[in-house]
Amino acid sequence: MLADIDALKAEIEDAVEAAPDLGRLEQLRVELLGKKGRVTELVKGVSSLPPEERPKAGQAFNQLKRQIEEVLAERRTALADEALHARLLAERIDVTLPARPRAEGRIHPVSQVTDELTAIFADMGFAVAEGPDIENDFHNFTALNFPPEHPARDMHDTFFLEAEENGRPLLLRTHTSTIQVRHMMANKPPYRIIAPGRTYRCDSDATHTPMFHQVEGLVIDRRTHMGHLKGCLIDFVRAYFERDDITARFRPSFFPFTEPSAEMDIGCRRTKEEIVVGEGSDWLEILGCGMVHPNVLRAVGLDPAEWQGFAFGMGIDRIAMLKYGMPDLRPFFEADLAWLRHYGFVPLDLPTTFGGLTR
Ligand code: 2NM
Repeated sequence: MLADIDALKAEIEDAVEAAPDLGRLEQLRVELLGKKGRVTELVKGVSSLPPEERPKAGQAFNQLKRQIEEVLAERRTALADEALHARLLAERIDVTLPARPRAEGRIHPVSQVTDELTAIFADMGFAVAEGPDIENDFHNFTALNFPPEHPARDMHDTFFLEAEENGRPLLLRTHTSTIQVRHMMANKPPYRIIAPGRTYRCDSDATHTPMFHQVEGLVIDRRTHMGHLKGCLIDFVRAYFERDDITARFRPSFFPFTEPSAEMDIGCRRTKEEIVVGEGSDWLEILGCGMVHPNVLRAVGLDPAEWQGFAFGMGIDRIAMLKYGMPDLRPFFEADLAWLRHYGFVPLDLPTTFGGLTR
């Protein structure tokens, strides 16, 4: 009887040790210790033994039950450890990998510079205004005080479309002043806006492309004057070129839409290879500006006796070339990936005046 128990114990230990997983182990437990399990049946059989044999047999079976529970628990722990180890191996990750895949794309210098000057003017209280690339004669010329016979209205400078409006051909805007005209007609003064965007002129050589980018600014209030114009634009060039020592001068000029008109130069040094801004005794023309002409104010429905202010305009492509040392304008519009990899900017490094325009 007790020899039988030892044999049974050995057999059970082998079976438990051989159980390949937790499922099979639980199945074994039920087969042995469940309500109708083999060991349970043996324990039940004790009552049919002669009374003098019962205590010893009972003790032996109880010990067997405990031992079986022990080996089951041991095997259960071993199998759980194995399962966890296998899962950890399978789910292993390299925590030194970057959180995002490396971005291959680059921000075009024109977009970068547009974001930079938007950040600078936003800090000075300017909002960004937008308008259509396809315009009519009124917004592009008439409202801006261009006389009917002005040479800019010529076929040679302006891209006219076949479509007409009120008997006059539509055109591609030759400056973003069209945006300011629309803004003034649709909103009440005071105004403080910049208008960046694409512009088009029938011109193509080493320094001109038929499509180029411009930003214009407009400030109209009751007492805005030429001193505000100078302060605003000097602050701008110093913020943009990230140098506090940039010198500036204003030369008289002419535009149909401003009176007086001026061109702004900044101090520079020219070498054979490059132009360095903020050093040297040379001058570099950077933008055009002036006090908005009373005829322009009248054309958009404002009383020039009540409202006055300044406007300015500059080429985004050109100031991008200057700041980032790009010698040639033409690759700007060639979608050349090697050029973009070299001169482009990493996405998400957005320019701010507090975090740095370029990092
Ligand atoms: C320039 C130079 C000077 C200008 C004028 C206006 C408007 F709409 F207010 F009349 N917008 N932009 C302006 C003035 C543009 O570009 C060289």
